[in-house]
Amino acid sequence: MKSILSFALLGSMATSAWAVVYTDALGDCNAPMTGYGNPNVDLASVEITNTASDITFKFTTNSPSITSPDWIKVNAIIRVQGDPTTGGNAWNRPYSLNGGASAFIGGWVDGGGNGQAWKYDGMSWGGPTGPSSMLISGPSVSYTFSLASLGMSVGDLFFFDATTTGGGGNDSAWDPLNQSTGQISAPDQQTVLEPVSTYLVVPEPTTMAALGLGVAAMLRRRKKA
Ligand SMILES: [Ca+2]
Repeated sequence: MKSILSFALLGSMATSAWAVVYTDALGDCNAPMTGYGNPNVDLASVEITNTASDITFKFTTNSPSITSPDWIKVNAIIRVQGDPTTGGNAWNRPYSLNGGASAFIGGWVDGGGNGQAWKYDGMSWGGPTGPSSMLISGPSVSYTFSLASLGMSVGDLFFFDATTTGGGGNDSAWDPLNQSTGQISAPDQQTVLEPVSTYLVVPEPTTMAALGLGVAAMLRRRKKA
């Protein structure tokens, strides 16, 4: 897994967007059984962007069409720094995040597709909250959720892993971004995912630009002094 930090210019210099892309090796499915060889199970990358109020997770597979066949599911299991955590999984599937999770995203592409945001309140999982938007396109599906629905706000740092999983209710993590504690050898085998991917919920790009200008002005003043 490696991440690529980029500022993508969208239209003009005034509107840049922050996007972090976490790539995964191809052909590395953690499930040499049901679905093995199906490129939909093979996670290729996850891209995260955010605004002041929302966050978008884009899951891309190694298939030209994520809906053919359409039974795969995608997850992100997340620990927001400082939030209460649980050792469990909001979908009650047999994988958890090492050290605990505080938020969870689940998505699917069959039946027109949909997604869910969950957050742990210290006692139980709260939710699900649906996405404000969803886009299925070629190898990818992306979901936009409110930051609040995941217990996040601007300035938060979170740790996570993302994975594909199967269509069965007890299916495990079939192709996580990060190395799990052990390769699974059955589709429903218990496993633990590693929270080695990190994302900082940044201020709006316009705020970032203003901050940048402020720093530049400060440096100019410093030079003069
Ligand atoms: Ca992969």
